[in-house]
Amino acid sequence: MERTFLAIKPDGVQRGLVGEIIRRFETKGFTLVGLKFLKVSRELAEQHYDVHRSRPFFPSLVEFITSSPVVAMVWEGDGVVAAARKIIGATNPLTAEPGTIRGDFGINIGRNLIHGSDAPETAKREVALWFKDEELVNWQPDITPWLHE
Ligand code: D4T
Repeated sequence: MERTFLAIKPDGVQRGLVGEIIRRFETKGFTLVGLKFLKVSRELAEQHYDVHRSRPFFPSLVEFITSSPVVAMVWEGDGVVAAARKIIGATNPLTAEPGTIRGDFGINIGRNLIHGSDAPETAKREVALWFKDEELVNWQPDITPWLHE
């Protein structure tokens, strides 16, 4: 079953949007298999954003993600990686579609509320970076037959 890594960034936590953001993935029908609340270390932040290391905004990304706690999550379901990206919306909240998390709650690219893995391969890397195997729960909700044919 496909899994994706999502993180509610410091702005989402500080603005009290944790419940609202989790609700969107829950009510869609995806399954939560990992959840933790943590202050991100500089080392983890630099590894997470490694692909952006040479970009001019890299230092501010690391600064921001380590500035205040985040909610790290793993969600499961068929097609969850791409579907979560749609629920999250475009990188820049100002131009993200209304109805998406970023489109509904943000106005600035440096405060875009939530991270979501951009491809299944990236998801595998990010899940392994943020979670130990024993921190992930293998389970199937009892409502599964009401979500899938
Ligand atoms: P994340 O990785 O946070 O889910 O965002 P996206 O996948 O939608 O976008 P991204 O990887 O291109 O950017 C990572 C992160 O950097 C911030 N950013 C991005 C920024 O501050 N200035 C910029 O010009 C860009 C392109 C926002 C998200």
